[in-house]
Amino acid sequence: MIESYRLSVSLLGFGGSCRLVNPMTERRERYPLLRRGFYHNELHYGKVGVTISINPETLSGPFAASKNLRLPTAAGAWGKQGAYAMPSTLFRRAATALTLLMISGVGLASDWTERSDHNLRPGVTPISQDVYDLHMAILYVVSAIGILVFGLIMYSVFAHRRSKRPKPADFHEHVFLEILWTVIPFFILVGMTIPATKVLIRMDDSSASELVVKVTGYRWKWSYEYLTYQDDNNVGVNFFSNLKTPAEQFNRPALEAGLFPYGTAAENYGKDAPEKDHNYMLDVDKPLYIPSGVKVRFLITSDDVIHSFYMPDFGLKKDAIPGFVNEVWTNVPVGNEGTYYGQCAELCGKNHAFMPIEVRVVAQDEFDGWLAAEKEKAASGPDLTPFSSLESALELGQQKYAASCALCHGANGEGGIGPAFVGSEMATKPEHLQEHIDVLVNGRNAMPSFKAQLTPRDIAAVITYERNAWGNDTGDLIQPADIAK
Ligand code: HEC
Ligand SMILES: [Cu+2]
Repeated sequence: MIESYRLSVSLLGFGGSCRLVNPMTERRERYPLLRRGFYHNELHYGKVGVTISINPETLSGPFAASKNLRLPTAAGAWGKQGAYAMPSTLFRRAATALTLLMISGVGLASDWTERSDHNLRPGVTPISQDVYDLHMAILYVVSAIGILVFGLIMYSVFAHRRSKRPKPADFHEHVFLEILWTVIPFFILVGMTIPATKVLIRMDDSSASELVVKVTGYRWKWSYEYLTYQDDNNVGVNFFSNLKTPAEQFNRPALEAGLFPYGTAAENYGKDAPEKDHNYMLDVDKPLYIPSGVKVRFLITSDDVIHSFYMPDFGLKKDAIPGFVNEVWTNVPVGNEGTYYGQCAELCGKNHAFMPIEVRVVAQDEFDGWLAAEKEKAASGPDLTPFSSLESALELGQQKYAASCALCHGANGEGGIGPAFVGSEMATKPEHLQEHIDVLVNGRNAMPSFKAQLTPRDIAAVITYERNAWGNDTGDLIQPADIAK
C-alpha cells in the first residue's frame, strides 16, 4: 500500500511534481500547498489518491502563458488579490492530463527498474531474465508511443483552443496517411511478436529434463511428488506442504470487520500487535527441494478447484486445473542456491492467500543426500510407534492441527468453514470416537480425506488434541495403531 510517493517530471517544458498519497492519512497536508500558491490537483483511484502540485513560477514552454492567467502566485494568492483565484479551466485540464501521463509513465523512472517492488523481477533463471528483458523492451516501446500520442493530443488541445479560432485542417480521408498509420503499427506489433514468440517457445520446451516433480494444488496447500530423477523412474517420495505462519499473526478480527482499512497492525493494535515472521505468509512446514544446474520439469494439476503455481524468480506460472496436467520447467543455474518463494496465483477460495510455495534450491550432491533420506523414510512404511504419554501426543497434535485444520476449523476449535470442536458431540462423546477417526481418514462432504496427507501417527495425535484441547478434557489417548487398522 503506497503511503506517499513523490515523483518529479519535466515534460514538454512543463515542470511539476506528482505525489501519490493515501488520502485517508494525508488529507491535512493538502491545504498548505494551496496557500503557497501552488496549483493543486487531485485524483482518486480506489484507496490511493494522486495529488499534483505545480509551482506556477516554474512554468515554461507552451504553458508559460498560464502564469498570466488568473492563477495565484506564490506571493499573491492571499495578498495582492486578497482572495484565492481558481486557475483557468484550460490550465486545470492540462494539469489533469499531465497527472494522468505521469501515472502512466511511472515505470520509466530509471531507479525503479532494477529490483523494485514496482516492476517485474529479473529473477534467477535464464527464462525469467528473458521475460524481464522482453517486458522492459516492450515497456520502452509503449512508453515512447504513449508520450508521442499524448503529446500530440495535448499539443492539439492547446494549439487549437477555441480562443484561437482554429481553422480545421483538411487532410481527412487522406489515402497515403491512412495507409501509413495502418502499416506503421503493424510493423511495430510484428516487431514485438518476434522476440516474444522466441521466449515462449523456449519456455515450452521441457525436453531433456532430469528430474520430474508432480505438483498438486489443494484448498489450501500444495503437494509434491517426485516421480523420476535421472535413471530412477520410481522415486516414490511425496509430501504435503502447509503454511507455517501461526494463526495469531494473521487473525485480525478488527481488520476483518472493516474497522481499520488502512495502516499496519502496530498502528491499529498498538503494542499488542503480534510480531510477524520475516517471511510472514510464505514459510511452509515442508519445502520443495530441487537441485541447482539441473533441468526440472513440473507436472501441474489440482485436486479440487483451479490453482496456479507461480514462482516469480523462476519466471514460471502455470494453472493447476483438476483433470488436466500442465507442464513447466526450470533450471536454476549453479551459484543461485537458496530459498525462493511463490504463491498460488489463482483465486481459489477463502484461503487463497494461505498456500505459499517455498522452494529450496540446493547443490546437486546435497539434493542427492536429501532425496536418499526421504526415500528411506518412505520405504520404511508408516511409523506406528505408540505415544508414551498423552503429553507427547498433544504436542504433535497441536502442531498438526495448526498446520492442517486451523484454517477451516478455527485456531481454537471455534469453527469456521468446518464445524466447531469446542464441546462438540463429535470431539467429546466416546460413542463418536470411531466416527471421528473415519471422518479424518476418509473425508466427508467438504471435509477432505487426510489419509494421504497425514501419517497414522499424525492423525492419532490430532484427534487426541481435539479431544483434549479447549476444555474438551476427555483424557482420550488415540494411538497410531487405532488409525492404521
Ligand atoms: C478445507 C477445509 C477443512 C479442513 C482443512 C479440515 N476440515 Fe474438518 N471439516 C470440514 C467441513 C466442511 C466439515 C463438515 C463436513 C460435513 O458437512 O459433513 C468438517 C468436518 C469435520 C469433522 C466432523 C465434525 C462434526 O461435528 O461432524 C471433524 C472431526 C473434522 N472435520 C476434523 C478435522 C481435522 C482434525 C482436520 C485437520 C487434520 C480437518 N478437519 C481439516 C472442513 C475442513
Ligand atoms: Cu490456490
